[in-house]
Amino acid sequence: EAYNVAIAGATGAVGETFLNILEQRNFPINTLKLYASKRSKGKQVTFKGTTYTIEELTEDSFKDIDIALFSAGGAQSKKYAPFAVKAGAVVVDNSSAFRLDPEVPLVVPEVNPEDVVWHNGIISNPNCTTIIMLVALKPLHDYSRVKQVFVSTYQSASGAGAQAMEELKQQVRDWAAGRDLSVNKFTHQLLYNVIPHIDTFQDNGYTGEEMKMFNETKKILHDDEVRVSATCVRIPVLYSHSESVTVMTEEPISPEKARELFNNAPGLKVNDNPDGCEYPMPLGSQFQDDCYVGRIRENIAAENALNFWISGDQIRKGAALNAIQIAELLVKNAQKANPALKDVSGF
Ligand code: A2P
Ligand code: 11C
Repeated sequence: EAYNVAIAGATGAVGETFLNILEQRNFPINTLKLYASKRSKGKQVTFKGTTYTIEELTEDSFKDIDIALFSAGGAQSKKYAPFAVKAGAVVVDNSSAFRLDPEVPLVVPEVNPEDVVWHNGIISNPNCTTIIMLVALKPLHDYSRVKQVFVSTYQSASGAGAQAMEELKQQVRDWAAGRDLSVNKFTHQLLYNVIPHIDTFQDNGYTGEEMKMFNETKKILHDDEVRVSATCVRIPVLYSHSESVTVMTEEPISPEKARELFNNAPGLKVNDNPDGCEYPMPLGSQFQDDCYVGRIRENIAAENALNFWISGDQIRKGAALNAIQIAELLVKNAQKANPALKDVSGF
């Protein structure tokens, strides 16, 4: 069995990676439709040796589509996802539009795969920083309940989209040429700087991005008690988000135990050899499917607290890969309902 797949936002940083991962994982595709804004209409893209033309996303884009992968921004998801659902597609949405809607599952396949079954046509992909953190928190939480998390993030330019990544590259070129730098997508010059401001500030002094980590973690872990306090920071890196995490658990977890739990967890690789100067970094985690965890140590300032550092490609695991793993779970469930279908899922 193969599926009719549509991508909304096919020209974006995540959209391009959808194509790359669908090809790499040999997702069972029958027809493929690629959508973006009017600006991109007519652009050509190659997928598995075939040329596809980008079409403008409209209300009529989803006829006969089985699975629609959305990453064209929240406004487009709100506007067009209902039309995709009406046309009979299941939407896997990478935007924040529906994440906290109680009718919509919010899924990280390594954490709560069981939640894909109760969708009503839309499944949300969590925020990238939340996904990366939860891949590591899940094995700890299963061992001893996670109660509080203090996290600071180091987020790459590509998290803000293809144009934002281009802005950083242009700043590098302009700096080298002695020209004035232009700032458009970020609130300040990113080159030679860090910006502790991602998304908009809320009344409580946290940003939207920080509150996503707070709210989405509760929903994904099905635990309303867990508290996440985040400070989200943009750094002048192109790919991969990194996070410095302090996690407080019900019972203490020794670094040795944590290492063992991380080693056995799906989607994670331990890279923790400080004596050899080995620890996760964006240049090592970029373009990889797994997230890398290191600097695992006891927190010496608080009780039952463990520190670690994690780095993951937020366009892959934080967005496109996670969404496609969700689609693979849908395929797997469809096969369970009808065992005559060939098992093609890579998950
Ligand atoms: P386009 O390239 O035509 O602007 P990123 O997150 O990397 O900035 O990508 C955003 C994606 O969402 C792009 O594919 C972009 O298409 C698409 N997009 C943005 N606005 C719209 C819109 N109004 N309708 C359809 N797609 C849109
Ligand atoms: C960033 N994490 O790095 C953001 C982008 O809720 O999906 C993704 C925002 C989201 O800017």
